[in-house]
Amino acid sequence: MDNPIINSVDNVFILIVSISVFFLLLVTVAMIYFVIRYRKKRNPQASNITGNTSLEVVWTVIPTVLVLIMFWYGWSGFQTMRNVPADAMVIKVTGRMWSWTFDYDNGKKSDTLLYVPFGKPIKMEIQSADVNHSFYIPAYRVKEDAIPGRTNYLWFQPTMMGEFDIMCAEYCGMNHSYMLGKLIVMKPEDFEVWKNTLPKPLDTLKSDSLRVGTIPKDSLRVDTVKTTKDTVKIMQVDPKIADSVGQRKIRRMKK
Ligand SMILES: [Cu+2]
Repeated sequence: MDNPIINSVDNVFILIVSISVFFLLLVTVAMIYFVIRYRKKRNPQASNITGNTSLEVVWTVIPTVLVLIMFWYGWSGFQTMRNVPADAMVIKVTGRMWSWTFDYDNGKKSDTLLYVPFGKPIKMEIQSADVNHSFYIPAYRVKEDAIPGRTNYLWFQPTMMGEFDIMCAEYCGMNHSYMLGKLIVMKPEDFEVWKNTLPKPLDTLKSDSLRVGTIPKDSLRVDTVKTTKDTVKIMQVDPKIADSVGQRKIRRMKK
């Protein structure tokens, strides 16, 4: 399935890198040639060149045309990313130190794992509960900041089945690098079953790997994310609970 956002981002990237590599080689080769050709031994008498109108026109016009081409492709790709298809499914995402939660239109919630049906355009409405974060799905080439007090958005079309990383792309505190999630693209019929299944109550979640101690039980949660490679434990701590307690817990879990 064709993916307009991935195509436009990749095309602009390849275009700009190709132009840059071309000029890097051109300038490097010319520089080496001039160093050899006009070294003191072969060219003892330096000449004084005082301007060349046609050369100046060439080195003004060519770069101008090139940056306008880059701008044009960038701008049209940006239009694609900002114009959400009318049939997109809306999912709210909230970033907080240091986790993502997802809210679906029927009241279903999900932590860390973003389930979506294959092929359906998805509009993410992005909010933050505390500081600035940035919601980032590299495989789908989309990223947008989560800013407290406002709602940003992005959209993407899940055209590849499987699991993909979700990251926070804006440094947001001690455990920024643990602020991971997974995008899970499912068959539409499986997604409908998942979406309409009631969530498990909190107390059935595995909590035996943690000794809760002085932290109120409902402010602490462990989600186990199964990935193809390994099992990643992501711990989520209510930001109101002091950092120091959470830090110690996380360090203990990582051992
Ligand atoms: Cu963050």
